[in-house]
Amino acid sequence: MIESKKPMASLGDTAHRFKQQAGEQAASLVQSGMVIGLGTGSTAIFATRRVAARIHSGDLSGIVAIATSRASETAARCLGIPMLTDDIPREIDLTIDGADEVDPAMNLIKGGGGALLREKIVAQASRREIIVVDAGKLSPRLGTHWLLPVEVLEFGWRSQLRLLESLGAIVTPRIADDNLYRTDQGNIILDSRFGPIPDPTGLAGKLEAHAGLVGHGLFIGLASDVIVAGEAGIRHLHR
Ligand code: ABF
Repeated sequence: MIESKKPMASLGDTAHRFKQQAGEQAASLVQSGMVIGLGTGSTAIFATRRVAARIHSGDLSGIVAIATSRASETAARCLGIPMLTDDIPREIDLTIDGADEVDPAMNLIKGGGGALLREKIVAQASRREIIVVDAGKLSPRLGTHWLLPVEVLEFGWRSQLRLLESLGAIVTPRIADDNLYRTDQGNIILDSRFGPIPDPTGLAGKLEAHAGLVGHGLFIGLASDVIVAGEAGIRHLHR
């Protein structure tokens, strides 16, 4: 007898479900009266949607939010989440954001979505930085599966490219619509493939010492929590 089997969910459907689980789990941690950070990407958006739903159902009140990118700000406003109009006026209680790669020390590579600089500013100003990922983002060592986005000023950007190559990376300027991609800040992103990075902290220090290099996707010690959803269920990792 041939069992009637559900069509195998495509990888996309499975990852989508895990992203949703992780994002919504993080949204359940938001409490009334909080100042929250809303991240960028296809996982963080599930948290944003759940926060909006909790606000509209009356489950949450007194929430104000700051977004890590223009895209996530637009999405949050469309969902009716009250947004801070000025800069980050006070400490952020809790930020929910995605990541491209997570290592066993909960250090991250972020920036695949191009918002790495604002994401890091918001993360630094947050009491809790909750990262939401599907299990496919876990990695034994940063750089194994993902390149490192590096944000640079336009002025002298080719010198930054040469610096990154001197550090061992294969560097590709990010392109959009046949032009250099521009971040919300108007800067350029140099996608730098280092391969597995033996000393992410040391590399971050080298990058930060270089004028004109305004941001990079190594988030060292910034994640307080990582919520991972996968076939084994949902795991909440704490620093
Ligand atoms: C953002 O989320 C970026 O830092 C990162 O590149 C992206 C991950 O996107 P997704 O959740 O869609 O995989 O915070």
